[in-house]
Amino acid sequence: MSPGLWIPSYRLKILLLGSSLSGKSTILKQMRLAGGVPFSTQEIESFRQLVFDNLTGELRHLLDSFADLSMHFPDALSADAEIILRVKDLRDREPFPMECLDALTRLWKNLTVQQAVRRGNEVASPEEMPYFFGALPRLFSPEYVPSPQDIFHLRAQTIGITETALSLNGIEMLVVDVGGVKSERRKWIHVFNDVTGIIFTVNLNGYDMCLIEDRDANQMQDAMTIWTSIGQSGWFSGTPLVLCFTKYDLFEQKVTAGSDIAKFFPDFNGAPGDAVAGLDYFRRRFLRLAQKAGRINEREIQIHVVTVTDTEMTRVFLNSFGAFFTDDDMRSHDTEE
Ligand SMILES: Nc1nc2c(ncn2[C@@H]2O[C@H](COP(=O)(O)OP(=O)(O)OP(=O)(O)O)[C@@H](O)[C@H]2O)c(=O)[nH]1
Ligand SMILES: [Mg+2]
Repeated sequence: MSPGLWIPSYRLKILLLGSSLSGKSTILKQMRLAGGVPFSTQEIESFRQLVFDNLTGELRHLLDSFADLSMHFPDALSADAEIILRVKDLRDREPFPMECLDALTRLWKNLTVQQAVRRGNEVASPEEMPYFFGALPRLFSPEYVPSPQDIFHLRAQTIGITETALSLNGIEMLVVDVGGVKSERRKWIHVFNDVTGIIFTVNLNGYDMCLIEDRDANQMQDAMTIWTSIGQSGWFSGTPLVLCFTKYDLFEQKVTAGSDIAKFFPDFNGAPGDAVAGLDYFRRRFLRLAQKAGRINEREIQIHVVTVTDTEMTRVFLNSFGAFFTDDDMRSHDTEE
C-alpha cells in the first residue's frame, strides 16, 4: 500500500464527546471489556496505584476547598491531614501505606468533613468519593487487586486523545476518546474527519455542580453549550448523534434526597424530589437545543439514560447504537426512547 493511501479496516469511527466528568472514558472502558480488549496486567497495576491516588487526591482537594466553603477545618484532624498531604505516588506493586488507612478513616468519618462532602457540588468534589471511602479496609489489603467495578469508578482526567480499535457485535470500530476540560477542547478538531457517529455524554448529576476548571460555570449549562455547537457544526451535518445521559444513579439519589432542580434551572416546574420529571425536563431541553440547531427533523438523535458504572445497563446501551450508526433505515424512524 502506498504511503498516504491507508485504508481504515474499521467500519465505524465513533467519537466520545462531552464535558469533563461526563463518563466518556468509563464508557470506553466498558466498550473495551465488551469488545474484546481486556485490561493488561500492567494496566491493572496502574489502576491499583490510581485507586490510592484517587483516595488521597480527592481528600486533598476537599481539604483545600474548606476556605472556599467558608468552613473551618477541625484542628483535631491536623495530624491526619498532614499524613495525607505528605504521601507520595506508589511504585509498582508497593502496598498502600498502612498509616494512611487510619488517617483516611478518621478524616472520612468526621462530621465536619462529611458536611464539606455534602457541599461538594460547589467545589466540584469527586462524586465517587463515597464508593472508595466506603471500601477502605478492602482497598488497603496487601492482596488488593482492583475489581472491574473499582476500575469503572476510578477517575483520571483524560489529557490528549486516545483511539481504540474494538469489535462490538461483530462491528469493527475505532473509538476516539477526548479530554472534556476546556483546555482540551481545542484538540478535538483533529479527530473530526470521517466520523460515523458521535456519543455525546451529559452528566445528569451535574445540574447543580460547577466545572472543575471553572467554579463559576455550571456543568449542565456547559454540556448544553457544547451540544449546541456540535449540532450546528458543519463537520457533523448528517452525522448520527447518540445523546447519553450518564450518572442517573447519582442524579436520582440527590434529587430524591431533596436537592431542588429549580434552584439551578428556574423554569423546571416539576415537584422537588421528582427525579423522573427532572430527567424529562433535561431530555426536552437538549432536544429543543438540537431542534434549534436544525437537527431534530433529520431523526438523527437517539437518547439513552445510563449508569455507566453498571455493566449490565451499559451493555444494553452498547448493543443498541451499532445498528443505529450503521443502518440508515433505522434512522428514518423515530428512535427516541
Ligand atoms: N456513579 C456513577 N459514576 C459515574 C458514572 N459515569 C461516570 N462516573 C464516574 O465519573 C468519573 C468521571 O468519569 P470519566 O469517564 O473519567 O469522565 P470523562 O468524561 O472521561 O472526563 P474527562 O476525561 O475529564 O473528559 C469517574 O470516577 C467515573 O467512575 C455513572 O453513570 N454513575
Ligand atoms: Mg476521560
